[in-house]
Amino acid sequence: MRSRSAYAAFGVLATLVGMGAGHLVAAFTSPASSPVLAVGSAVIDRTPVPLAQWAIRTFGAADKAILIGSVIVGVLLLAGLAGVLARRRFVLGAALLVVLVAIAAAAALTNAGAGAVDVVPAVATAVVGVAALALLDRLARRARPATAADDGAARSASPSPGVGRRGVLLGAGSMVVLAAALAGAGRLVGRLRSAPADVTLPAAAQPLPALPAGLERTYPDITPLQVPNEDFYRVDTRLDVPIVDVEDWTLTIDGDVDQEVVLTFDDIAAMELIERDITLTCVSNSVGGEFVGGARWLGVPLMSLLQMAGIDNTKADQLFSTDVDGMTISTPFELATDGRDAMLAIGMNGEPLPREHGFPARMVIPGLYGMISATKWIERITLTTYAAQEAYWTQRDWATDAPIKPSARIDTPQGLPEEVAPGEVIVGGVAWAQTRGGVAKIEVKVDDGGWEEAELGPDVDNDYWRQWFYRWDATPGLHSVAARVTDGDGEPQITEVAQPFPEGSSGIHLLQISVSD
Ligand SMILES: Nc1nc2c(c(=O)[nH]1)N[C@H]1C(S)=C(S)[C@@H](COP(=O)(O)O)O[C@H]1N2
Ligand SMILES: [Mo]
Repeated sequence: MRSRSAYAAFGVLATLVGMGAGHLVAAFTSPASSPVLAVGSAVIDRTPVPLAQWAIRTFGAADKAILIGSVIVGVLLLAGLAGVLARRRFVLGAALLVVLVAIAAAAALTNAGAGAVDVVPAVATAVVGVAALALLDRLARRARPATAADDGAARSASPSPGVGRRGVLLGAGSMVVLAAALAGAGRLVGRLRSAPADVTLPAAAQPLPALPAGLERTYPDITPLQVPNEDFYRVDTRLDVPIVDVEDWTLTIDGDVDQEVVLTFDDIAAMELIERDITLTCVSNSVGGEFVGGARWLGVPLMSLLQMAGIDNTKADQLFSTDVDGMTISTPFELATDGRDAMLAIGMNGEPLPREHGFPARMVIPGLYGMISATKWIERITLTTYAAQEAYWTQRDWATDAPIKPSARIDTPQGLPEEVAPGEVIVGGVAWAQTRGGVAKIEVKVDDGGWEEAELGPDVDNDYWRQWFYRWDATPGLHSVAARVTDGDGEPQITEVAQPFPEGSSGIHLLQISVSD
């Protein structure tokens, strides 16, 4: 039981138990400081933009799971090495484990807004991991050599009653169970803590009428007119869900204003609330992508907040917002205050903001990509200049002035390798052209035919997307189907192909569709 491979396995097992313990402790203190997540976040912040773009293009919404998976695989390889070292000299293996954990602790400390408490999960990981390795090492050293198993003389000559091969396997097996139990408990605690907050929201001063029935009632493959909260796309730099205690939370408006304003959640909820249907879009959305969604937002006009602080004499050209962990987002002052329905939202689709989507409050500004407008878990809005302060994505060379590019997306039918039957096929999807007079026209083109007008779903408002469908008489064979939108100002969407970096993708969504005989 003292083979190299056995010790490599010990290293891996001990590390898994340690990581489980760290994850559980972090669930109580701050989830982001769980060693694996901390390393993952540090990787995200240091990933060059082209690589991040490639990951988003290749893995889509799974990019974070793949990142965490890679970190775990990397750590476990090193953990195996630590085990092998421990076979020769225990302190060497233990030292490598401690170094690994120290890297995670350092990563946790580089998280914006991190404090000393964020090191605690790493300490737990190190202590439990080294203890587990010591235990396995001890069991293995005590185990009788396998060859002596049937040798009575060897048994009686053994100085201590050996625990045997079975004891080692049992020890190793318990480690697996323990690691899973710790990680599972951490997950459970995390889930309980991230349950939606128990707050009751007042109604808007002028509640909106219920949304009209969407096309999804007739054609279920078209994206719902209003995306349910649990299905709404999520894009942020976080690997965990920030848990903000609404009792301790305040929003500060400061910088180049007449007076600093600090508001509690109750202060904001007591203001005159507005309700708006607005479609959010992520700059990382590629043509035909998933990072776009329509929801009904409840909150206060951003302008009401800015006026409380007094902005008549401001020289600011940037609203610099900061979230509860120090993440920063820039917004062009001029666009946020040009009369569009920029708001600080506290409700989404009739519920308090889900924690994933920014509880207790976030910004929502029609017509600007989320990276320059939609700050979640917001805590501070500072009026300043682009020359004075650079936000997170500005430092990474994304555009600071990035209006959403109108786009049409085909939701159904699916492209290859899916196959559809010949005859009438409903081609349908959504299109958006926020703040540009909304969606005026959708056209569909099959193969080399002309652009044919599609039928439009209900018109909610100019800042909202619009569903559409087109009846296509599909003939057997392979066809290309494309869709394009024209906005309310009469502008057709940009056909030139652009990648998301640095100011949003453009190009026509085109699918190859195979029609069976
Ligand atoms: N605090 C914080 N707010 C954030 C982000 C972030 O990483 N951190 N991501 C932004 C981006 S890029 C987008 S597209 C929207 C997405 O909002 P959603 O996750 O609610 O869909 O949030 C924005 N707000
Ligand atoms: Mo985004």
